[in-house]
Amino acid sequence: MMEKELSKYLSLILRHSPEKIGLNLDDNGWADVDELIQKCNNHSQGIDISMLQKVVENNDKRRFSFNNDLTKIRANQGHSIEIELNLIPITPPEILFHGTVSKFMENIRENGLLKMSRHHVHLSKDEETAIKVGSRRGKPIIIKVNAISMHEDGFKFYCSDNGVWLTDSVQPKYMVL
Ligand code: HQG
Repeated sequence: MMEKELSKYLSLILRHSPEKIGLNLDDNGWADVDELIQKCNNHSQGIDISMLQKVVENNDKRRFSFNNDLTKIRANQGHSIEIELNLIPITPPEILFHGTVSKFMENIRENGLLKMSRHHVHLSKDEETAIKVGSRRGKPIIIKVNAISMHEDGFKFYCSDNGVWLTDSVQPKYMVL
């Protein structure tokens, strides 16, 4: 499997549907590396530990991490299944960015940013990343979020291991369009 293909496949398995290959994830989203390799190989093309290492190291967004002794692997964020990432609330930058597309804007103006099927609303610290995120769905629209005001008003922010900013929701009054 090519690296990009493997990254997409691992995103599916480690964030959304481990049951597709009968894989077990623990409460914190970790899969046993040997079990993952074996079950992937039962269900698709061959993968091995060196391919997993390359994906963990080279992935453009550092989507996956190993534990210290390389016996476990998990996705750093983006899950739809229930897992506990044990994220610690931290002070966000003044402004964070969210990339979306026009067809969602009426609902977003009305209801703010909602987490939809993920655990959190995903925000970026730079506009360029938000443009990329929005572009996955069409012509990107960038929403600036007044993160520091939200923080001052008691809303919690988290930063995943790969630098994605996360929060539960963003009310319309904190958005600059
Ligand atoms: C939109 C990728 C209607 C929201 C990316 C987005 C990111 C609303 C979509 C990560 C809404 C949810 C996450 C509302 C939000 N009404 N639509 N009230 N509030 N939306 O994929 O942020 O490549 O769950 O604008 O790079 O697009 O997977 O979130 O368009 O980091 O590692 O609902 O996924 O990372 O879509 O992307 P998503 P997202 P990976």
